[in-house]
Amino acid sequence: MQTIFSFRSATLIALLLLTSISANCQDHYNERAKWFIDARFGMFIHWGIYSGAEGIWKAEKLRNDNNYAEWIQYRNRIDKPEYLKLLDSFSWENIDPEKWVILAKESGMKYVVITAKHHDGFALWNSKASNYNVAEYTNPKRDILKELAVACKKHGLKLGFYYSHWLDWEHPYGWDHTKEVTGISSENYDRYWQEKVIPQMRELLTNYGPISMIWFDMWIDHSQTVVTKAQLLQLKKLIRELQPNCLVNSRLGLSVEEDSDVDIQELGDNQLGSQKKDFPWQSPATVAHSWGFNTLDSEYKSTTTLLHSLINNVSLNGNFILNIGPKANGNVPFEISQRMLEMGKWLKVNGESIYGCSAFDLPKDQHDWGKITCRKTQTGTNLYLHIFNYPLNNKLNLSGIITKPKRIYLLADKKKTPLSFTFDTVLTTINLPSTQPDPYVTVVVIEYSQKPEIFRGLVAKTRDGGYSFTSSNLFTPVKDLKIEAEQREGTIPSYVMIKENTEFNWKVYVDKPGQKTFDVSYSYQGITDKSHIVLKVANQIVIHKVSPTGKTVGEPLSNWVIDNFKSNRMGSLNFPAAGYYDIELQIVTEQNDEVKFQWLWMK
Ligand code: JFZ
Repeated sequence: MQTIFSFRSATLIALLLLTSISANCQDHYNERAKWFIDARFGMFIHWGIYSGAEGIWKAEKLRNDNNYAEWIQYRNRIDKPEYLKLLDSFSWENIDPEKWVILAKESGMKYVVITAKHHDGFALWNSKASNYNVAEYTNPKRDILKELAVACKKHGLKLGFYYSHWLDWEHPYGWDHTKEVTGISSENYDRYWQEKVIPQMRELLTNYGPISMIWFDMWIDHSQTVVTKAQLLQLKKLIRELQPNCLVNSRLGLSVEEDSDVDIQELGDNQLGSQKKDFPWQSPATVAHSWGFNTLDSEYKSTTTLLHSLINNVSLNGNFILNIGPKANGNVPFEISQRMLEMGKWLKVNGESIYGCSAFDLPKDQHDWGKITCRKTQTGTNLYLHIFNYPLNNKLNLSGIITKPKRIYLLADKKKTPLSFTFDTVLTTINLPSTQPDPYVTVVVIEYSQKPEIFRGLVAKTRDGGYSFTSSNLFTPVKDLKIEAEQREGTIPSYVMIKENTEFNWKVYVDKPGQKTFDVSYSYQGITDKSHIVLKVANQIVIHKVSPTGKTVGEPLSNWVIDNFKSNRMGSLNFPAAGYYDIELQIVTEQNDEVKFQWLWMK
C-alpha cells in the first residue's frame, strides 16, 4: 500500500498544478471524489445469508481465529442447500433497509455501502444474471438494494455497493480457495466473469439510480491471482461508461503503477491512517471485529475510541467507513447502534470540524493532547483542536504557529464565548474550562484571519509543560538514522543505536526563562567507562558520563532478559530570556561501545 501511494503522490503533484481544487485545505485532483472528501464518514453494511448463522454453525464457532462471520460458509465447509436453509431464520416482515439508512443519518454518516454480493455469491437484489439472489427466496419477492436506494434518496445519503468480484463461492467457475488445490482454467474463470460479474455489475449500475462508489474487495495484486488485468479493465470501463461519477476503490486489484485511474485508496481492515496523504483514502472499520454479525464477538470499541479513529483519519485527509452487521431479523446489534448514535450526537454539535475538513500542516503527532483539522473559511482559516487527553492544568499548548489567532472558542458553544489565551511568538496557550465540557472529545476552534503560518521543525510543549526530544522530532535530520521499533510488548522501547559519535539537534521555543532540568534516557550495556553525552544549550555545556543501565526480565517470572532503558539526570541549565533555543546533544561513544538513545527530556 505504501509503495502504491508514493508513486501516486509523485504523479499527483504534477496533475495538481493543472487542476487544483481547494475548497478546503486538502489538495486533490479528482473532481469525482469531491463529495467523498467532504463527507468523511460513511456506513458499511455487511448483511447476507451468513447473518442467519451469527458466527456459529452446528454449535461450532468459525474454523479460523479470525472470526469474520461472513466467511462461515467457506470456513466451516457448508454446502449450498444447507447454507440456503439459513434464510429460514430471516424475519422478512421486520427487515427494512430504511431503518439502516435512518441510523446512518442519525449517526452523522453521509454515505452507505452495502454488500450487494459478498464472497458467498448471493445477490441482495433481483438479479437477472443469476438466480442465486434474494428475490428467488422471498415471497413477496424482495430487492434489498432497491429498498435501500429509495431510502438513501429519501434521506439524502449517497449509496455505494460492495461487490465481491474475485471471490465467488457459488458460481461453478468462480474462485473459492478450494480451487487453489483443484485449479481452474482461465477460460472457465472468464465464463464466470462474463456470465455473472459483468452482467450483474451492469444491473447494479443501471437499475438503482446514481451509485456513488463500487467497493471492490481483492486485497492482492491481480498478477498473483486468477483474475487478469484485462478483466479488471473491462470492469472499470463498464463503470466509467455507465456511471462516470462513480468512485472505484483500490481493492479492484489493479496497482496504480499499472492504472492510475482508481479513485480511492482503501486501507486494510480496521487499519487507521498513519500519515497524511492528499489522495482520497479511507479506512474500513468495525465496532467489534467481525463484519457480518457474530454473536461471539465481544470486544466492542468505545464511542470515544471510534471518534478518535474518525478524527485521526480526517486529520490526515482520510475517511472512515464504519460497519454494521444487522441480524437476520434486520436489527442492528445494540452495542453498535448505541455507539453510532452517540457519534451522531457528537457530530451534530461538532460536525463543523469533520465534514469538509482536512489535515493541517503540522507534524501529525506533534501535540500530545490530540489532533488538529483545518478548514478554509470566507474570512480566513479555522483550526479545530480535538482534545483526546484533557490537560490536568486546563491549559492547552499549541506550538509551531507564528500567526496570532483572531479568536478562540469551544465548538459546542453556540454563542462562541471567547476562551482567554496568550499568544507568544510561536506558542498559543488556551485556558480551558476546568471541567471537560464534552465527555468524548472537546473541540476548540481557533479562527485566523489569514492562513496560519508555521514554524517548521519546532518541538512542542507537552501537556505538563515539558519538552520531549527524540529521533523523530529533530530539527536537522540525521542521515541514515535507523529507529528501532518497539519490541517485547514495548518493554524494549523504540530507540536509536549509537555506535559512532552522533550529534542531534532540536529547536525549541522557551516562553518562561529560568532554570530547566534535563534528563536523558538510554540503555548502556558496555564497560569502558568512557562514553559520554554532551548537552549544549545557550552557550552552556553539561557532560554526562554514560553509566551501565543494567538488565531486567521483561515480565515478572518471564525468561526474556532485556536491556534496561533508564532516565538519567544530566543537569540543570539556565535560559536567560524567552526565545528560540537550539538544543544540541552529542553522544560520544568510545571503542566498541554502543549506546541506545531513547529521549532527552527538559522541564
Ligand atoms: C475483506 C473480506 O474478506 C471481509 O469479509 C470483509 O468484507 C472485509 C471488509 O474485506 O477482508 C479483508 C480484506 C483485506 C484485508 C484483510 C481482510 N487486508 O488487506 O488485509
